[in-house]
Amino acid sequence: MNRYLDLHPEVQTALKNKQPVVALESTIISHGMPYPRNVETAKRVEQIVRENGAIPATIAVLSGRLKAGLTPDELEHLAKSGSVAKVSRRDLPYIVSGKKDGATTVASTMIIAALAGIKIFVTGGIGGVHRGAGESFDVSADLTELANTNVAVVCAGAKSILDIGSTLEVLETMGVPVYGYQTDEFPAFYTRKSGFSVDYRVENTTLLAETLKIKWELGLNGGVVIGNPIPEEHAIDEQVIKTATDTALQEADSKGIKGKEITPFLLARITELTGEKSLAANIQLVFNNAKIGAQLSVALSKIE
Ligand code: PSU
Ligand code: MN
Repeated sequence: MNRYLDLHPEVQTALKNKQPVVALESTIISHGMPYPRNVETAKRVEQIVRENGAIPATIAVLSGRLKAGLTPDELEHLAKSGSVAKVSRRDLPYIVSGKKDGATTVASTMIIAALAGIKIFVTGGIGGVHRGAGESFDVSADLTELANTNVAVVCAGAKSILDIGSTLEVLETMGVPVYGYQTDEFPAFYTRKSGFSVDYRVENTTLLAETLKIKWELGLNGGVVIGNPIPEEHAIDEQVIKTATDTALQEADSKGIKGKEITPFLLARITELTGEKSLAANIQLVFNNAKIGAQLSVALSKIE
């Protein structure tokens, strides 16, 4: 066990007994959704993971301790505080040494999940190559983490605030498999289709679990992206999202918003601009990912 890491007792017991455990991120709670919908969602996601046979381990940094598995009070604190830093790979040492609180991104959640021995991670959407990255060089550290860290990420694809085509190109270069769960197309978060193909369509979690086991037994280090489209009945009209996204991107540009601030800014603006329609969709797609992630974790634990 890493000396900076605390496992929730329930998570520790499950890992010791080789029972399925699913990691969940906390940036989505602190910087991805408004209070109190964020904490309600986080709790319901944990419940869905349980209903599908796995133990949830929400990941964050609290008073400088890396945490896998949180109490309801800790979830509430992350959702409410407003002063919790967004923590990616580069931020971890400083946040730990300063005994600060941090909400973990996909990248840092993968790091802490791997330290804990958790292989399956559920989130909403991954970070990626931002539009205009040719000039700004803004490529999320999530992609380099996916290249290196042995955790599979179940997501609803990537938001069209990003350049989805370039994001998929970078994942290919880095050798990260991109699977579509019962889909040929990489999903675009609020919508089921992005116009870009996945590498492979996979029909069930048993097959997915086998490919994960084989990848890591071959010594092919790194993560896997599993794109699980939002259920049709919760998807948002493409034109509504396109208009809101374009407006949010223009505002970010004219305000000069850059770096780690841009993703939270765009997410919050899109929520406002769509009158919370996008928030409702965001919540539903995370629920759907929690179900598939838990089933995948169960399937993997059966063959390990
Ligand atoms: N995309 C979403 N929702 C999110 C994020 C991305 O649709 O909440 C968050 C995730 O935590 C992701 C992070 O890891 O934003 C990426 O931020 P950046 O682009 O600054 O690396
Ligand atoms: Mn960035």
